[in-house]
Amino acid sequence: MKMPLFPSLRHLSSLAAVAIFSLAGCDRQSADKESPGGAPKPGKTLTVGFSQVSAESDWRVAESKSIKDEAAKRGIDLKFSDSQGKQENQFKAIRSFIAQGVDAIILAPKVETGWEEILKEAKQAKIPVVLVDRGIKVSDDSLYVTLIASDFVAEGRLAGDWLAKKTSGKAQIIELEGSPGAAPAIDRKKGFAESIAAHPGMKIIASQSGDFETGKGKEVMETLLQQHGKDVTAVYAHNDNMALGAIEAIKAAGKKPGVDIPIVSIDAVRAAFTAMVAGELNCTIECNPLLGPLAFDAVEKARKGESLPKKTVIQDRVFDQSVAASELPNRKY
Ligand code: GYE
Repeated sequence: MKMPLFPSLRHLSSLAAVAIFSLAGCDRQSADKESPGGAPKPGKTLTVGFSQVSAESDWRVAESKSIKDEAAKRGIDLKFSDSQGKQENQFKAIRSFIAQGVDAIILAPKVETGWEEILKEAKQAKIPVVLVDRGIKVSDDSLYVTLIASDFVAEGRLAGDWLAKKTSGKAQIIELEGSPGAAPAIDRKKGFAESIAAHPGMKIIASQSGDFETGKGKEVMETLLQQHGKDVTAVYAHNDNMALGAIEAIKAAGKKPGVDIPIVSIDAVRAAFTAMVAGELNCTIECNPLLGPLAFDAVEKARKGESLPKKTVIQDRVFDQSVAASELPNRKY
């Protein structure tokens, strides 16, 4: 499925949609014709290095598949590296891509910080870097060509707004956070807190990282239920996999997830829809991982020296139980 650079709004869900927008500040990547990142030479197969975080969640698996499928569709030689969740391994992969003289690098950065040095090496080698999925903090944003990602703060706000409606503004909340230092964890926490600040009856009674993983989400929820089982009235998980783990923990504790304890999470992976149909999850905020087409459009534009927006924000939609059964067959990840 070739996704246009700005996917049109369609199939608006029952609750809300956040429009697409691309932030101003075009950054013209002047590709030097002599360098690996230069204008495409006719007939030359493009070689692109992709540094992926890991395979910690259904979302990430879908993102990797989207990048691999799109590379195959475009006849691009993709060098794929799974960093097993370690930023150090992403540095090693990028250095290897540079040594191999790839034409471009796609990076899904594990965390926001620590990228200056390695991206300077890529810039030195005149290899354009396209960020997908997560943003980074650098003093010089010419170190990357563009970022293609969702607005995680908006996602957190949408989750908080939904929970406020569901609980009429009264909830004692356990929050399952994503990986420490990762942009989605930082921003989803921020957006959710901003939303519930408008409701004095909503309070986060405990917040801990489950690292975006099902197993850790379950473990953390088990522990927090031992400490707060009598008080908790709702769960906010930064991704669906941790919500699925929390569902198991809540059931093991003899309570009904989605009924005794409403749960809202983010990603909108297929398993979340199945859980909503089963009445165990109440709402998920979409965060589209099918970034392959957009990523390679950006790579091709960068290599031609065409200007690109510094950030392209993917639309997010909200799905609750009322649309889960009808939407499940449409899910692409
Ligand atoms: O929500 C989660 C994955 O960076 C947006 O990382 C991504 C997040 C996603 O592990 O499932």
